[in-house]
Amino acid sequence: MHKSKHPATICLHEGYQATGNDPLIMPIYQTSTFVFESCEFGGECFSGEQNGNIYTRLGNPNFHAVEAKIAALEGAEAAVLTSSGMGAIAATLWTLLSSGDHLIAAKTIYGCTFSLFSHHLSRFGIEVEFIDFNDLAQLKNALKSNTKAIFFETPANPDLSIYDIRQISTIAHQYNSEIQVIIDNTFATPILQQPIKLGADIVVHSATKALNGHSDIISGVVVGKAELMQRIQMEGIKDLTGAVPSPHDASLLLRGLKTLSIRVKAQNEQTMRIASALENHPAVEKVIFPGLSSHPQHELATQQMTGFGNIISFNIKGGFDAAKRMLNSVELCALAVSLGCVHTLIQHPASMTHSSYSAEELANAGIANNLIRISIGLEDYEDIWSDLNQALNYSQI
Ligand code: LCS
Repeated sequence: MHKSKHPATICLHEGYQATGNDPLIMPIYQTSTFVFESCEFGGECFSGEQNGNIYTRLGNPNFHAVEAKIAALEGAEAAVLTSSGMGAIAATLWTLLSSGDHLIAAKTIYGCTFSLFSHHLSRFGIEVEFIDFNDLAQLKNALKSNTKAIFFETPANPDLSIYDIRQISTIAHQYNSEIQVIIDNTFATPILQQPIKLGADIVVHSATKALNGHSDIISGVVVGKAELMQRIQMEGIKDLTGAVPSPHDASLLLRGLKTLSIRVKAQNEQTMRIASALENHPAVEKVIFPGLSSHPQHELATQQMTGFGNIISFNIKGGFDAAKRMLNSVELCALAVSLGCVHTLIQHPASMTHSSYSAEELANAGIANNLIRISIGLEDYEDIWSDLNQALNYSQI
C-alpha cells in the first residue's frame, strides 16, 4: 500500500490487503516450518536469492504483516517483530555491540532495561554510561571513539522526561555518523511521535503496550533501515536471542493495531483531563505529565509530539504509606504493571517496575517512594476520576 496514507488508514490496511476471494481478515499461519517446492528453492531461500518462507524463527507471514504496518506508521523502511519489548532491545544490542564497546543510556528507563544495561551487558565487556540527556554537555562529554549506540525513552518510564530527539541525534552523528541512536518509543507510539523522521536510527517498542492495546500478549518490535533490520532478524533474533513471537500473538497484535490511532487519540484526551484534575487534588504533591505547562519539557513535547500520551506520574502527599493506602483502595482502576492498554492501570514504580534499581539508583533516577504511575484507559472519564478521587481521599486518612 502507498506509504502516504494517513495513520488511521495504515492501522487498518497496511500489511495485509484482501483481494479476489481472500478472507477479509488475515488467516493465522500457525506453523513452525514451510515446505520447499524443490531442494534448489530451499537452498535459495537460505542464501537470500529467494524470498520464500523457511521456518518461523526466521519469519512468518503474520509477522511480516505486523512489521509492514508498524514500519509504515513509524515512517521507516522496515521492522522486525520480537517476542517482547525486552526481546527487541536485547536482539538489537546483541547485534550492534561487541566486547570493548561503549553504550550511552538515559539514567531513568524501564527497570528491566536498566537491569540489562547496568548488571548484564557489563558481564560481556560492554561499558554502559548513564546520563541525563537533557544536559547536552553530559552527552558531549560522554561520547568516545568506542561509543556504538545511544539509548533513551521519550517520554521516559516512569518520570516522563522528554528528550530532544533531533538535537541528540545531530550531536551523536556529528561526532561519529556510525553511532546508532536508539529510541524506545513505547510511551508515545508512532501516532504521537516518529523518531526516525527526527534523525534517530532505530526505534524499539514494547508492543505489549499500546500497539496491541488489550493486555493479552507480550510482544516487541524493532524499526529502522532495511539492511540493519535484516541483520537484527538474522543475528539478533535467529541466532542470539531466539526472541520469536508466536503466529497467534502476531495475529492478535495485527488486530490490536487496527484501532491504535483512535485509541491513542481518545486516551490522550481523557488523560489531559485527569492530569488537570490531579493537579487540583489536595492529596497530590506534584503531577508529572508532558501536557501540563508545569512539566519542565512541555515546550519540547509540544514540538516533538502530536499529543502527550496516556501516562501520568504523580507524587502523593504522605510518602510510601499514603501511596500504599491509595493503591490498595482503587476499585475500577487495576493495581497492575504494564501500560498503554484499554484498561486503566495504576502501580508503584519504586517497588514494582523499577525494583531492579538500588535505593541510590532510584534516588539518582528521580523515582521517589511516593511516586505513583497511572496509565489511563478507555473507561469513561467520570468513572476513572471518581475512583481515583475516592482512593486519593482515603490515602490521607
Ligand atoms: N520498554 C519500555 C519503555 C517498557 O515500559 C517496557 C515494559 C519494556 C520496554 C519491555 O517490554 P516487554 O518485554 O515487557 O514487552 N514496561 C513495563 C511497565 O512499565 N510495566 O510493566 C512492563
